Amino acid sequence: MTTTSNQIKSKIWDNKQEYPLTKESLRMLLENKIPLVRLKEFATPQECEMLVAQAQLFNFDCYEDVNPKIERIGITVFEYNRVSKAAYFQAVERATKLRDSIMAASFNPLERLMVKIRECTGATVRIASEPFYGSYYAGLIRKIEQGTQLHIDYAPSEQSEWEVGTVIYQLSWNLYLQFSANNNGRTRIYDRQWQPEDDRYKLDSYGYGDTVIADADTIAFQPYVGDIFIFNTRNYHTVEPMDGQRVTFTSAIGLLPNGEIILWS
Ligand SMILES: O=C(O)CCC(=O)C(=O)O
Ligand SMILES: [Fe+2]
Repeated sequence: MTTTSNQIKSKIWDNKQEYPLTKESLRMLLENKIPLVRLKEFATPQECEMLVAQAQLFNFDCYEDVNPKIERIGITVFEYNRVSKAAYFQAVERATKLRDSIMAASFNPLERLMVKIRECTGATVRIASEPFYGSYYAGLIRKIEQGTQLHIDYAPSEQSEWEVGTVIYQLSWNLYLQFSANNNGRTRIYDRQWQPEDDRYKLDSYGYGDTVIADADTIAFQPYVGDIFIFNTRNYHTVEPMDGQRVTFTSAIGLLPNGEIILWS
C-alpha cells in the first residue's frame, strides 16, 4: 500500500484537532496541514451579547439564491460577482457605516483580530482593496440556523477578476456570538480541497454533491460563545442545522503572493 500525501495529512489532522493562534499554526492552516485554529475566549460573553443586541436593532437580510436560508447584516462579493463589481463597491459605504455603528455601541472584533494576526505574523494585515474602487467590506453578522449545503469559499475560483481572486490561500474566521445550548449546529470540515474539475459536482449557486467528499477525512467542532474558530475554506465544509440561535461575526482571510494578509466579506 502506498502512503499518499492525503494520508499523511490526515494523520496530522487526527493527532490534534485544534491549535492556538501562532505564526506557525496559521501557516500550517493556510497550507492545510492542520484543520483548525481556535482563539479561546477572544471576547467576553457580555461583549458578544452586546454586539447581538445592537445588530438586532437592524434588519438581517437573506442571501440571494441560497437554500437553506442564511441571514446576515453586511454584503458579500459572492452575491455581487454575478451582478457587477461597481454595484458591490457602491454598497460598501452604507454597509460599512452600519457595521461601524453596531461595533461602536458594542465592540470591534474585526480590529481586535487584525491586531492579533499582525502581532503574531509580523505581516501587513489589511482590508482588501480594489484598484479604482477602494476598500472592500469585511465583517458580516450572520445567522446560520438551518445549516448549509456542502460548499467551499475560495475567491480564485469565484472572483477571479477581483483583488481577492489573487489570494493563494483562503481561510474564514467565525466569532460565535450566540449559540443555543444543544449538540447541533456544528461545523464540519473535510480534508478535501476544491479543484477546478469539481465543478461538475456543483448542485446550484453554491452547493456540491456528496460524491466530492467520498472517503475524505473529516472533523466537526462545536462552537463556543466568545471563541473564534479559523479554518481553510478551500476545504469542503458544512454547518449542521439546529434548533435555536446561531449568530457569528465573520469574514474571509486571504494570503497574497507578496505575503500580505487581506480580509473581506
Ligand atoms: O458558521 C460557521 O461555523 C462556518 C460558516 C462557513 O461556511 C464559513 O465561515 O465559511
Ligand atoms: Fe463557508
